[in-house]
Amino acid sequence: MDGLDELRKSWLDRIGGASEEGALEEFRVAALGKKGEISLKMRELGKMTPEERQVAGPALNALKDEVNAAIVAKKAGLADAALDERLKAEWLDVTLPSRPRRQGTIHPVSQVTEEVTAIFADMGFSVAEGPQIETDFYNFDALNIPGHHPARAEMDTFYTHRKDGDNRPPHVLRTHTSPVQIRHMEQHGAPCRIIAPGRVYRADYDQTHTPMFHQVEGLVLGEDISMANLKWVLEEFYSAFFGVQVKTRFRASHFPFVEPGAEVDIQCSFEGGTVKVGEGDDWLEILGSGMVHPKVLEAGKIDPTKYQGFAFGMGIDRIAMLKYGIPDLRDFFASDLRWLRHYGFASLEVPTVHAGV
Ligand code: 2U9
Repeated sequence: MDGLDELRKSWLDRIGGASEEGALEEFRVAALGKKGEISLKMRELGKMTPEERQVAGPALNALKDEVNAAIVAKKAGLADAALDERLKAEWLDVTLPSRPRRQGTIHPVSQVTEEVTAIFADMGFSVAEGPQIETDFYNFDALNIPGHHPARAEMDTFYTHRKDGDNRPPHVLRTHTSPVQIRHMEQHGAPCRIIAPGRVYRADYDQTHTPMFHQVEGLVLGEDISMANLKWVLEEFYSAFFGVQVKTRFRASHFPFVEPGAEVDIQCSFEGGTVKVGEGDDWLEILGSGMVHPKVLEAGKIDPTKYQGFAFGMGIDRIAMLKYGIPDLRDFFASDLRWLRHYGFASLEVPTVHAGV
């Protein structure tokens, strides 16, 4: 049969030069489809003599197979090339170190709250919490601070508003965490051993006062609790917190919710404008405390003829300033990132009872 070599060359050239799969499909139809060039040639076999057909038939079949195989091979080649391109374009090195990211820090108040909680937990105290907006009753009356008491004025309380004509006493932003202990006494009774850390609010602002600050108060009730237990607990606490043996000094004082009441100083030295706790002959006032007033026990539904106990309160921010040498309380709440990076703690510095040593 004439022209088969040209036909073969022409299709193999076109297939070889194809640059996309769509073109190959078009070539397949044009060469091997029903009306394709090679298929039409096959039809001519019928008009040939048996001798001619014997030569042309196998030659045409071989051509058909060759063109088909060339299309399949070219398709595979194009797919491989496309994959190579994608791999080159989308290549990424998963072994590279990650980009550095700025990490936040733990605020000194959070860190110190955790430290205080860990130390008291080790002495068997659990943590109690309560609302920051309190009723007049829980913040004042239950703590033996009646309406006319000067302590109400002294505390620079923030009051909420009542609607016009509503003469009930307004709610207050709690001025201490003591209401938490009243609620705890009501709900759980005695004996008890708790601390109540949290935010408190007083309208005051200078280097050592901010309108919101943090307190931790403690309450221990039982049938045989005395000031001696209080002194031991506080000395254990301050020694663990500051990491040195700390002596305490009790001075008689008055708070409406305790009787007798005492202010507690810790041993320290003042040298070159810095305070060092646990050494020297000076004293630093750090805490208020006393035996819970019988009227306060009654307000918490505790029988004062059966149970008695001690309570204490201190500023968390203040002991944080002392331990970590932070000069101004106002900076605690200014959200200055330079300050937070300088005084903040890494998230892995988990406080333990022994961390201060
Ligand atoms: C109950 C009964 C008694 C807690 C106490 C103080 C004395 C005290 C101040 C220290 C510095 C607050 O942060 S501060 O300004 N606190 O002086 N707190 S006794 O007495 C309580 C608490 C709860 C039911």
